[in-house]
Amino acid sequence: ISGGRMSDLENAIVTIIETFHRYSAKEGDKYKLKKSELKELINNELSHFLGEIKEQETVDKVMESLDEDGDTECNFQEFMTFIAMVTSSCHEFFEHDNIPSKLEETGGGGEQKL
Ligand SMILES: [Ca+2]
Ligand SMILES: [Ca+2]
Repeated sequence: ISGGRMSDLENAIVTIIETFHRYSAKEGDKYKLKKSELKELINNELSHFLGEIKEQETVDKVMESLDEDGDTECNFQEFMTFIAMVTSSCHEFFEHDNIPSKLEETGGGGEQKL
């Protein structure tokens, strides 16, 4: 990666990759998240969106739903599917609740000034 400042989106992409590797490299296979690594990642990095995982049963279920190749670990591809799911439900939240009201507020303020 060379030259100039990266955009917010590029930074976000790098952050996703770095975050995955920061947790996947802790134990066992460096390039895969095992259950304990996945749990730690969610609890430290996604708790505002997903809440904190406390029960082992929840970790089991999350891993089961992400683990497409059945090795009971989450590789980067499977992690990306997970991030896409989280991003997509986050987007739905913004679509329904936040963006419209924010746009209305900004629009209203502008009109009043005119
Ligand atoms: Ca690992
Ligand atoms: Ca897997």
